[in-house]
Amino acid sequence: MIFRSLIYFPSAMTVLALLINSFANADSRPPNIVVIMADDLGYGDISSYGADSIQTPHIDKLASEGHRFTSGYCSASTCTPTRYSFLTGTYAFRKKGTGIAPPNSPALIKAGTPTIASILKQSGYRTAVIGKWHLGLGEGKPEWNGALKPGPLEIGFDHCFLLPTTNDRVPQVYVQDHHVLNLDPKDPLWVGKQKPSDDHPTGMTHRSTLKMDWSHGHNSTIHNGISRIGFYTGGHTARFRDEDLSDKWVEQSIKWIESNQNNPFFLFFSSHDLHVPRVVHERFQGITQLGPRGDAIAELDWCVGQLTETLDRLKLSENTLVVFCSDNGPVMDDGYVDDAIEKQGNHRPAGPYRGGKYNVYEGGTRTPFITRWPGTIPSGESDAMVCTIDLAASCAALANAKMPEEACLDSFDVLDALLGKKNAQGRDHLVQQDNGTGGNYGLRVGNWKLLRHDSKRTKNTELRLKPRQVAPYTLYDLSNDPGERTNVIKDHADVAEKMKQQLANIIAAGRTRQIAPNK
Ligand code: NG6
Ligand code: CA
Repeated sequence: MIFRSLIYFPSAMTVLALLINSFANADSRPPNIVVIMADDLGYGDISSYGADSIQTPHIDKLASEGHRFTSGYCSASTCTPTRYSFLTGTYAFRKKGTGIAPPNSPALIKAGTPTIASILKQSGYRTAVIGKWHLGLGEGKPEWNGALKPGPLEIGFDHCFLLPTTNDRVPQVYVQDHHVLNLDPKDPLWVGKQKPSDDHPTGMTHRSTLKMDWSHGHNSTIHNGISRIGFYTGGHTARFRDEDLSDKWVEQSIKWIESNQNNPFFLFFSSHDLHVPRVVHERFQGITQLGPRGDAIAELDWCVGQLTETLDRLKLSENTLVVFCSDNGPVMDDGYVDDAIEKQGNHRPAGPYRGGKYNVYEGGTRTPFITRWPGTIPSGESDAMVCTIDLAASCAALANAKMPEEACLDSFDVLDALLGKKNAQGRDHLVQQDNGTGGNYGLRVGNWKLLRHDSKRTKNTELRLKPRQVAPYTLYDLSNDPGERTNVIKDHADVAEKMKQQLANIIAAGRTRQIAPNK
């Protein structure tokens, strides 16, 4: 008897210890968070959101296993302000200079600013951003041949592997942490606004040699047979091929996830697909009927598959919240001749919505938005209003992290909605903006949508089209007019008046996130 208990006693203790340990771990270890942000992907661009000219099986699987939002938004209809808002949790219109960042832009988010990354990092997360940055690097201007800081590492990321701006802007080099990767000091990298020498080949002087022609802008330095916005010389050993970008993001992400899997981690996977120039890897070229724009959607879908397969392989899926979203709505011709319009057919990139990139109609900011966390998020659909700006406060809540009072001024905790909880409310209102701080806003409250155009002009989704004249204010009822076609401002003057005032108050107040009274 004694002998038996001697044998069994320690093993019972071990089992108990293991059990306690695993409960403690399950309770104390918050989930990993992977945010996959597509570039210029519209509401109607994937098959689970109604596209039938293209199939996106991996993104669709994410949607069918998790929650598919029909009122999921990004904050702005261009990249830089959406990314600014996503990271800082604050509307970009509150800060001048947060429009589309040029090649030599300094860091737009000041070192030390609380961000979704820094908040999670303080709660023990490992943090990384891999892919497109487009929020500037450095003080004054980037030191391409030196230390590129401040940048992501100064606002809460432990690691970054970046395309510095967009791939239609110079230079075509990777930035790893604080440096340009594979830069040869004997061949320094120079980036500027002026032609560096009279004989420097450009998209103007060598147009007939280009492998993809430009349609507007994008006619400066040529790299890989494609002319870009801005000029650069040198850095030859550091230059990448456009075709390899997505493979690189996936390779680097897998590597980083593998080496950080024993900690809670936050990965911002920032795809460049389907931004111009749409030059995908050879194995995706021509695989869709929509031309390079469609091929880029297929490449994006492949990336999503690679990431989810990695989580499965490492047995991390059940402890990982994946969020899939976009940085702005769709655009067809964004500066290169790539058949996007010619091969569009019946494809409706913004789905049922009006507008797209560059304007404040729904098509500019209402985009695919999916959350997946097997075992925690039920499979389903939600029309709760959620926005990329809310990920900071919501992920902070998920990680039990402290949000400084003066941080994330417009980020709402919509975690219950993101987790697909029954009857969970999203936002009660949301402000959308276009690129700059020029006074083009959309305010959605319930099903009402107020548009404000201080300049009385709105940009079209095609840059080569002239801006359109519009009234300073228009009002739409999204419940019966999701396409924002019938301005009902005269019939509902009281609603419009209230919303105009609400918008003015939101702008003037400097913040919309309420501080809990007990804090
Ligand atoms: C515009 C570019 C466009 C794209 C956009 C930024 C021209 C004529 N157009 O200025 O091609 O690069 O900026 O896109 O240069 S975003 O998705 O990063 O906001
Ligand atoms: Ca974009």
